[in-house]
Amino acid sequence: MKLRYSMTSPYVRKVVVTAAEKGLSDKIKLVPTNTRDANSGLEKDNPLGKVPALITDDGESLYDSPVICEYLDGQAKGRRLIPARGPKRFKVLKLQALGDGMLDAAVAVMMEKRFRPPEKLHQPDIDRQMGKITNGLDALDAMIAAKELGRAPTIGSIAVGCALGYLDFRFPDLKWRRGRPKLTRWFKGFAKRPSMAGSEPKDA
Ligand SMILES: N[C@@H](CCC(=O)N[C@@H](CS)C(=O)NCC(=O)O)C(=O)O
Repeated sequence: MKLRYSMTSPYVRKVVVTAAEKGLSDKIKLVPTNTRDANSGLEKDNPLGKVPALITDDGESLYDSPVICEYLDGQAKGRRLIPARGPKRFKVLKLQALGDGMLDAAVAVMMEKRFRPPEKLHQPDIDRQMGKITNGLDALDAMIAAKELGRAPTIGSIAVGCALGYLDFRFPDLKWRRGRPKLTRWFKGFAKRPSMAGSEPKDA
């Protein structure tokens, strides 16, 4: 399999962590891809021009990260990261949606700040997106209290772990740990998993 990737993308990190948890890392060749390079050929594999995109051994291209992670989950034996059915499946998928949604908000703010001239920044929109992130953090803190976010890796906890890691990477001033001791403790443990520790984002 080939994975079109950028090591700073938190969605790519979800795939890399999933592959590691399933023991599939050495079956995936990483293909560095600059999404802003018109000659990268990325759109052939994902018409949306986004990473991650996975090309399977059958030559099929898959996107986006939830689809790729579900595919990888079915490619190796062992504990499933996505329960096949029942209420547990929807709890895990909902958690993934929360982690991904926080990432969507964080990436939107990053893009706004990086590519818009400062005089054209629209602060109310930025505040709105940041509000989604803080609401998401509060919801996660409450989920831990209700034991809905556990220690065992699922695609839900992986998405949340990647979202919190991205906040540390790109939004250190947010200080998301403040007032959220349960979530802080959970992430401290989860971030030590070899799959997470081996995939920390860094700028090139
Ligand atoms: N929902 C997608 C989001 C993927 C995404 O937004 N990737 C970003 C990198 S962090 C990207 O490729 N952006 C390029 C663009 O939007 O043109 C997923 O879960 O895979």
